[in-house]
Amino acid sequence: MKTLPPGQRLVEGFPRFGAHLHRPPPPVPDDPVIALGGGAVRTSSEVRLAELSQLPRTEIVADFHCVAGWTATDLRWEGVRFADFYRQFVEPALEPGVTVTHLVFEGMDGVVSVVEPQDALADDVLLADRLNGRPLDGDHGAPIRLVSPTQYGYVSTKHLCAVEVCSALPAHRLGTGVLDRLIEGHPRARVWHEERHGRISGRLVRPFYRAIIRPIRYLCAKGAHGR
Ligand SMILES: Nc1nc2c(c(=O)[nH]1)N[C@H]1C(S)=C(S)[C@@H](COP(=O)(O)O)O[C@H]1N2
Ligand SMILES: [Mo]
Repeated sequence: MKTLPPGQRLVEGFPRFGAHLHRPPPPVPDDPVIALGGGAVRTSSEVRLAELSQLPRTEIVADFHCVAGWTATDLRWEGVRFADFYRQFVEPALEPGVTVTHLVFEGMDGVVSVVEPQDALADDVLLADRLNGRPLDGDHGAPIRLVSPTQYGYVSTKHLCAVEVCSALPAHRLGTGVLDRLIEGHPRARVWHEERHGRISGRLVRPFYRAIIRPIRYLCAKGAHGR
């Protein structure tokens, strides 16, 4: 039996989860791109997914931990390292001398995650296009998703279509409603530190997440700004 991170429980298989479960996954465009923008880059640009074939392919086997408390084990992800993508496509576009403080990952369903470079550039963070030997399906983030296995699942943006490179806290990306406050993510979201929530200790917030994360996500999705 493997030891799970604090407060996590094993789940069978790998459920589809997220803010918009009552909707089908977004359709995959013919020639998908990842848009690059934000205050830290000189000009906005686009990287076609086809261009990722320039980068070395890599694979990881990792567990996946949702902040609501479920863990799916031994998922095999294939794709490219986000750090390689960053060196190839983001670094050359940066404003001279700028310090990147945050990266905002946006999915085609409008859901975003805000990640610090120290976490996003870790060796085990992938832009994954294959799962368990098959192309990524709609449930799990087609055509490509971020996978950051040591952080809670909400960091791992599915259907990735844009990366905003920021030189200050992207306050406009953090919701301001009451529900956004309640499910406010932690800036680092490290699973083994139980960094579930931005203000409340992970241990205390555990049962709260378990009990009401589903209705909250549902309400957020109805208001079209879930996390
Ligand atoms: N685009 C997008 N990415 C998302 C979400 C979402 O709703 N939309 N939900 C997040 C949450 S909370 C979790 S736990 C995982 C779930 O991934 P899965 O559906 O592949 O299990 O995706 C994350 N990435
Ligand atoms: Mo989650």
